[in-house]
Amino acid sequence: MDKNFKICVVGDLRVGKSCLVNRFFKKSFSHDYICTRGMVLSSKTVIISGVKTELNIWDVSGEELFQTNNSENYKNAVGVLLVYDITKLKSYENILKWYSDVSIQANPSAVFILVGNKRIEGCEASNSFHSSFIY
Ligand SMILES: Nc1nc2c(ncn2[C@@H]2O[C@H](COP(=O)(O)OP(=O)(O)O)[C@@H](O)[C@H]2O)c(=O)[nH]1
Ligand SMILES: [Mg+2]
Repeated sequence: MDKNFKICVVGDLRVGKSCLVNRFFKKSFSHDYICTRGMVLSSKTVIISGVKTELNIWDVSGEELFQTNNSENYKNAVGVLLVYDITKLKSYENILKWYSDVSIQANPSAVFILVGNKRIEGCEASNSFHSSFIY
């Protein structure tokens, strides 16, 4: 294996982190909710610019927020998905707390990507609510 990337998917409980990860790995989606315990690792090998690269994606339980622990869950992460639910203002407000928690441990040059999840096609209510708090 030429390269190995640790990527963490974080955000409040029920914002849709596990669904995003499942969509990526299994190309499937379920409306059922299964609570994630701790951190779940899924790995996949992809070719990036001709280089064989292993993506190690850690799906993190939203319950971890505000927990004071000395674990090194995010240590050396080079990519972080900060996920919130566009219909839940609180999950967006909590993103800063997730960011500060993770950035302490992650690789100093880690890339953070903000993901607004759960846009509902044809549902103007949720989508306009989102624009009202994101801008
Ligand atoms: N409408 C809608 N529901 C979603 C979406 N993504 C996840 N969900 C639902 O939101 C709930 C929580 O999803 P889950 O991925 O388990 O959240 P997690 O706690 O952040 O891992 C589940 O019932 C999912 O079916 C989405 O894009 N749209
Ligand atoms: Mg989950």
